[in-house]
Amino acid sequence: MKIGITCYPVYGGSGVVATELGKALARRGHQIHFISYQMPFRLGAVTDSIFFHEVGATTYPIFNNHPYSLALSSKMVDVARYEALDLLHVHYAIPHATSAILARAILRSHGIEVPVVTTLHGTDITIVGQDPTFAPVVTYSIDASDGVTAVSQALRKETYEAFGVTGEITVIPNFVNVERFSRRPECDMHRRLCPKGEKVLVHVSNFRKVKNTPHVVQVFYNLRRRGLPVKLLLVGDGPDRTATEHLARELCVHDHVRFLGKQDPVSGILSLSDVFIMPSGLESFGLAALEAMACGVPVVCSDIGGLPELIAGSGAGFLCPLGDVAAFTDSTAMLLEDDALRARMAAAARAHAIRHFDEDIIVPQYEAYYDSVRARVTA
Ligand code: GMT
Repeated sequence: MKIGITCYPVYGGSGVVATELGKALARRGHQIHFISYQMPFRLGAVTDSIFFHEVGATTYPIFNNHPYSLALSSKMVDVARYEALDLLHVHYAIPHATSAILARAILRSHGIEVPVVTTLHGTDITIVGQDPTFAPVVTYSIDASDGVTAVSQALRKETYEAFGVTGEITVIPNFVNVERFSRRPECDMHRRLCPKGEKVLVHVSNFRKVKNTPHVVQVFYNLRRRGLPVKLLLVGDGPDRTATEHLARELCVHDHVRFLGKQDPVSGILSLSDVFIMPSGLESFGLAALEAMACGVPVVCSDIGGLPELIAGSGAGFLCPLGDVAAFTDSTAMLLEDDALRARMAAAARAHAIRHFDEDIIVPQYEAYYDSVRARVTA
C-alpha cells in the first residue's frame, strides 16, 4: 500500500507514534510518504520505501500568519496524485484531519478517491480541540474522516462526550518496538552519575503544563528529605522547564538533578533508571511510560485518562491519585527501597509491554483497519 502520513514532526507523543508506525509499515513492505513542515525527529534517514515531502511556508504581506493548513492540503493533493497514494493517515486532528478532508474533496473533483484515516492522540481532543475556536471544525473533521482511531478507550469516550461525534471510533493502542526499547548493559554515564550506587528516578515529557513537572521535583525533594540516595533525570524540554529548574534550585536539590533536554534515543537513559514518574494532569495514553516499561523500568503514574488502561493489573508499577504528591512520594520510595519489589515490577513491566503493546501486535491492527476502510470506501 502507498500511505501518506501527516504528523507534527517535533518532540511529542503523536509525532513519535506516527513516525514509528511509518517506519514499521515500511519494514512490512508498504511505501510511506511523510508530509509535514519538517522531517519528523525520530525518522532518521529516509530509505527506498520512506519519502519525506516538506510543506513549504509562503509569506505574503496580507497574511497574518502563514496558512499552514491550506499549504498542507495542497501538498497532500500533490503527493496523493503523483505518488498514487492509496490512503492518507493523519495524526492529531488539528489541523491535519481538516487539511486531509479538503485534500480528499479536491482529489475527488479530479476523479481520484483517497480515503482519510484520522488518529486522535490526546490534547487535540482533551484540551485544544474543545476550545470554541476549533470545536466545530474538529467535530466536522472527525465525522467526515473515512476512519477514526483513538489511542485509548478513555480518549474514545472523551471524544464522544465532548464533541457529540456520531461515527465509529476504533481503539488501536500505542505500541513500542521491544527490541530497540530494552534494557542496555551498565554504562559509563551511570557510573559517573551515581558514584555511590545511588538510584535513578526519571521523567520524560515535553514539559507542558499538563505534565505537572513541578510535582516531579517536589516528589524528588521529599525522597531526598527521607534520606534516600537518589538522583533525578529529566528528559525533554518545553514551556515549564524553566519553572521546574527554578523549583529544584529553591528546594536545594539541583545538585542531584540533571536536565538532559530533548534526547533521542531515550532507551539508553531509561536503561540506567530505576523508577519512571509521570504525574500528568491528563494523559490519553502515556507513551513515555510504555517506553519505560519496555526497558524494564517500573512506573508511578497518575490514575487518569488512558494510564489505568496501560498499567492497571499489570504489576508494572503504581497508579496514584491525581496531584497527590504524598502518594507519589510513598509509591516511589517503596520501589526505591525494596530491591525485590522493584525487580519484580521491572520484569512485569517489560512482560506487559511485550505481551500487549509490541509493535508486531499493534501495527497489523492498523493494516487491517486500512483494509477495512478502503473496502468500505470503494464498495
Ligand atoms: O504528551 C503530549 O502532550 C504530546 C501529545 C501529542 O499529541 O504529541 O501526546 C499525546 O499523544 C501521545 C501519543 O498517542 C500519548 O501517549 C499522550 O498521552 C498524549 N498526551 C496527552 O494526552 C497529554
